[in-house]
This record gives sequence, structure tokens and C-alpha cells, in this order.
Amino acid sequence: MPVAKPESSDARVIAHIDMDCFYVQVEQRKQPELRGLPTAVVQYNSWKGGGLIAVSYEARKFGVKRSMRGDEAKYVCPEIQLVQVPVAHGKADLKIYRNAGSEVVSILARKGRCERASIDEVYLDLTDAAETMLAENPPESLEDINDEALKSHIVGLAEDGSDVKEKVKNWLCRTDASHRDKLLACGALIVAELRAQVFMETEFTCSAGIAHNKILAKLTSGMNKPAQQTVVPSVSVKELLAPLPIKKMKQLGGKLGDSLKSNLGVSTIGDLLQFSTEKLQECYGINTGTWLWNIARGISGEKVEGRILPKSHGSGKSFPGPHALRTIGLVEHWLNELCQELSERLVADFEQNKRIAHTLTLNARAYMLRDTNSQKKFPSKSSPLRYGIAKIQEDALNLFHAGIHDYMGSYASKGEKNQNNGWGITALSVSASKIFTIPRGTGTIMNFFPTQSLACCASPQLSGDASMHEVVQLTAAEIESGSKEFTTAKESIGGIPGMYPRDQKRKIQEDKGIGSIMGFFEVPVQSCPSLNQEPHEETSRSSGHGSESCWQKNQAESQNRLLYGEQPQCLSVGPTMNPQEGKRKKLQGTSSILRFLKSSKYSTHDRIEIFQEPCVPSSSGEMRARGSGGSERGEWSYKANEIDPTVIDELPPHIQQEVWSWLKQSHSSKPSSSTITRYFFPPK
Ligand code: TTP
Repeated sequence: MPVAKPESSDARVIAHIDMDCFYVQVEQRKQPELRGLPTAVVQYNSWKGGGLIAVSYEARKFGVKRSMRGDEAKYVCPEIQLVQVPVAHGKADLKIYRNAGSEVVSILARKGRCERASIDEVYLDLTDAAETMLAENPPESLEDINDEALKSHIVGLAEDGSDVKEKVKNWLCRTDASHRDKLLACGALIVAELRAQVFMETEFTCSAGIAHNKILAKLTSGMNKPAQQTVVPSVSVKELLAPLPIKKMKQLGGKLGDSLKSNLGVSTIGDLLQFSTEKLQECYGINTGTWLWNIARGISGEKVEGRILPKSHGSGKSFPGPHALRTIGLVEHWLNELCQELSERLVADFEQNKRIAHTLTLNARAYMLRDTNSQKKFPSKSSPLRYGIAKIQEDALNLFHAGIHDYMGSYASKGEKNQNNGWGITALSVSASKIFTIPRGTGTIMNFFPTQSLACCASPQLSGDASMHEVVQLTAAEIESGSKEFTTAKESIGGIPGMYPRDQKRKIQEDKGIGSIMGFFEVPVQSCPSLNQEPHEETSRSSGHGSESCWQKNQAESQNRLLYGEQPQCLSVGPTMNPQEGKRKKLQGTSSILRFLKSSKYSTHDRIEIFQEPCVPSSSGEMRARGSGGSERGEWSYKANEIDPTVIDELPPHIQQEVWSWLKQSHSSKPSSSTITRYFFPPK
């Protein structure tokens, strides 16, 4: 539900920039011979000439529309040039368009706070630039007004007659205008310049809306296309909004719009004006009611977020009709493709922007063969994101198993890889979200555990409760046994980003014994606030006094290895620093995580909090802790023979040795007293 944001009394200048027939322009830049010709970009699927996803303005004149397929477009415009979208991983590859969008953003961001709203849309807050211009070079003082600015459309200014440019010039240069209008005039000049700059540097044209808020700017950027701009003075807002069908207003396209229509008989924004704020609040609650009252008057305080990089990365594909996926084998195949693309984008984001994503989410559209009318939706499933293609693929598949288990309910069957399981999947997507930039100068392994670092910041005094931040991994086994509490996308939202609510009931899943080095590190690493700053004793010594210590280099290398799925030779983790001592604590042979864990004032304690239930060896050589009486944690266990050797290879050599020796011991069903085992299994 929309929430009203108070609009500040100071006028703002906001622009919404929207590229014209964007994919077509990108393709035309690649193949300049297509310029000026009716052109369309079609989906890779060649059925009936492929679905059109972008249509040039030349082709639109012939009646070609985006809803058409290539064959139909050829019918209405025989000379149309159809360009197929690039393909990778068996699906459309949008990299070229994304990169082209980034080129544009980098130019627009020179003039003000910039929010990338989609692949080809940007909001700009130009208030400061407009204020500066008004103070230093007001439009009326300019000898020449940029021709692009003179071609602006001013809502409310009649465009009849032959002297439209003169009228626009007069409007832009009025000395008796209100401060708000003067700022908008400056905004119009700045945007005209920016658009010209974009064209010069990228060869792309774009259109823009310039207003006092985001909603009005967005509404008008598409009013005059291509390559034009529209300005919304305050006095014309009512005239602009009154005839607008409510469905055209952002946030009113769905259920809220339907409800306004059916409950209050509202069809246009103008119809909304007759309702008092009290009435709207009574019907829709204080927040939404206030928002509706404001929006009817063009009032919105929504800020332009300073964000030029995407909030998430996603890779998806639909499988309509007969292409629906009916077996786990096929789902796995496509998930692998999608995850590969996702992983490539994550790696690129890391390399270019030093950003790391924390949450992996799987979405799907499904139907049940035995109940094709079912309205049930495939649930969205999320888990912490582990870097490395194979890990993402594995986790995504597990999320799928979790989802299909919930979706099918009692009909869920174990199913062979190539067996039809009573369901069909018509769309699959994986996405990575909760993306954070690695803080500068902290090139440490901590960056791989932002969940934990956040937890650390949030709770300097880690109690046993902190142990609740463990990585939850989903496994097929769990899903089938139904023993797991799965985290859905919705559940993982809220609280500190990337961190699960503390009071959430958790069970540790170590599906392959130790599971992952990530899970291995998590609590102890987070519990050492000084880790970010303190170089490792050994490595720092050898690094001399250079600005970037060997420690930092090692950590950067470790990050890369993890990121690219390589196996580190040795992951060194720095010692904790006791603030009372005020000097670095010396650890001998500190390259072992184990020593670090032992030295951490929280580490053992925290882990023991997790594993405080007594351990009992089981008959199968499996170490098992039983939830005692009223414990909510239930039972956790892992079997020695289920430990994935590749996971052990990820551990530092010291620990590998210990794990292997523990494994040997556990095969003889004897609890080990080694440090690593103690770490996992506290003494009775
Ligand atoms: P839009 O901005 O909606 O359209 P456009 O840029 O092609 O044309 P206009 O000048 O009218 O704004 O979409 C931007 C790009 O996103 C578009 O070029 C192709 C892609 N796209 C799809 O792939 N599928 C879709 O359904 C839509 C709407 C867009």
C-alpha cells in the first residue's frame, strides 16, 4: 500500500529521463545502416517471427506495435527490419542494453542526484543545479537559449500558432514568475543540455519530464516522444491530472485502483478530488488515505534515491504452454543456466563496483496437472547467497525443492529426475538482492559475511542469542522430510538488511557435515569487531610499511578465490584485539582459523550457545545433539559419511587435518576431543 511522504515546502526540481525505443537504438548504434529504418527488436524465440519487445518510431508510424509478433509486423510493414535480441544461456542476454543504460546514467549523474529506475529510466534531482543557475545565470540573462529547451512542451501553454518556440522562450525567461516556476525553467534548460550531451556521447535520444516531484515528472516524460521534454508548472497540475484514468497513476494500476473504482466510483484522478482526506482515510487507512488525497493534487514527497546501480540482479525465463517444464531434470537444467548468468552478473558487479549480494531468491510460476484451475501460487523462496556458480546452482535447486514441496502439499512426490511429478513450471527466475558495497579499506574476509558484520554492529554485546545468525541452508533431504523451516522472501525482509530476526526459531542445517566454510566462520568472525582494522600479525610483519598490507592482499585474494569458486590455500584470519590492552594481541602461528576462534572472546561461547544440548553418538557413527525437553531448537545432526570432501578442501590445512582425523574417529563412533570437534560438539 502506498504511504504518503510529506513534501517539503522548498520547491524541488525533479526530472524523469526515459530512453526512446531503447533496445532499437542500441541495435541501431551497433548496425548504423538500420538508422532511420522501421526496425524492431524481437525475442529470441522465433515462433511466428518472435515477439516484438521494442519498436522504432519509424515502424510505429506503420502501425507496428509491441504486442505483435514478427510475422504480423512484417504484414503491416513489409520493410521492417527485425533484429533478434542477443542470446546466452538459452535466453535473452540483456547485457548490451544494461551497459548502454549505464553509459547514459553516468552522463546524467553529472548534474544531480541520480536514481536508476529501470534499464532505460532515470530520476534526477536537479534542485541544487537549478538553484545555482537561478542565482548565477538565470534564463532571462542568457543571450541564447538552447534550441532543445525551446522545443520543450509546457503543460498549460497553448501550442497553437507558428510562434510556439517564442512562447516557450517567454515562459522560460519570465522575470515575474514565481520562484518555483523559475526553478522549473532552469531545470528545463539543464535537462535540455543533458539530453544533448547524452546524444553526443552515446548517439541515443531520450525524452524527459521536468516537475516538482517524481510522480509528475514520470507522468510527463512519455507525453511527448521521441527526443522531447515536457515541463509541469504547479498551476497546470490540476489540468494535467484531472482527466487521467486512475489506472495510469503509479500504484493505482492494481487492486487499489480497482477498489477505488468499485467502492467509490472513481475513474479519473479528477474524481478523487471530491473526497475529503477523512473519507479516504476512513476507507483506506491513514497512510493510504493521505497518500490518495495528496496524489489527487499532485503532491508527493518521494525522494530521488542516490542509486545508479541496480538494487538486485535477476535471471529468468518463461516456458509457456507446451514448453512447460515437467521434470526435475529439466528444472535443474534451466536453473543451472539461470544461475550461471546470475553468477556472471554478480562477479561483474563485484569486480566493477565492489558490491556483494546476500540473498538468493527463487521464484516460479507453476500449475498442478491434477488441478489446472488451482489459484495457488508457487511460493517465493530465499536463502543466504553463497558465491560460486556451483553453490548458487545447488542452493537454487534446493529452494526449488522447498517451493514445490510447499506448492504441491500432500501431492508432493519424491520423484525421479526425469519423471513427471504432477506439476508444470511455466516460469523460473533466480535473483540476488540485499546488495551492499564493500566498505573501502576493509578488504577482509569480513566482507563475505556482511550479515554477520551487521549483526555485530547491531549488537556489540553478543550474547548467546547472537548464535541465531547462522546460515540456513536448504537441502533436498530436508524438504522431503519436511523438517525444515524455510525462509521465504517475505520472511527475510525487515529488521537489519541481510540479517534474520533474532528471535526467529532456527535449526542449523549442516547438510553436508560442515556444510560450507561460510557457515563455519560466521559467528566467530562477526564477534570480532577489530577484525576489520587489525592486520594479521604474521602477514603484516612481512608486509613492511606499505599502505596496503599483505594481510589485506591475502584477504582480497581469499575473496576472489571464494568468489570464483577457487579453493584457497589458506585462509588467514586476523586476531582479535582486546580494547583494554590497547595493543595487538600476539598469536603464534596465527594462520589457523581455529586459533582465532579460540582467541575470540565470543567465539567458543557463541558456538556453544548453539550447541548447548548434550551430544550423543548414534549407532550409525553420527554425532547427534538432542533438544532437551522444552528446547525449541529440536534436533540437529550430521553424518560423517555425508560430509562433502570438497567442502573440507575449502578449509585451512590445519583444520582439514583435524576434520579428517575427526572423521576417522567418528567412524569408530567415538566422540573426538580435538579442537575442531569440540568446536562443533561442546563437552557434555
Ligand atoms: P520501454 O521504455 O517501455 O519502451 P521503449 O524504450 O522501447 O519505447 P518508448 O520510447 O516508448 O519508451 O522499455 C524499454 C526497453 O525495455 C525496451 O526497449 C525493450 C525492453 N522491454 C522488454 O524487453 N519487454 C517489455 O515488455 C517492455 C515493455 C520493454
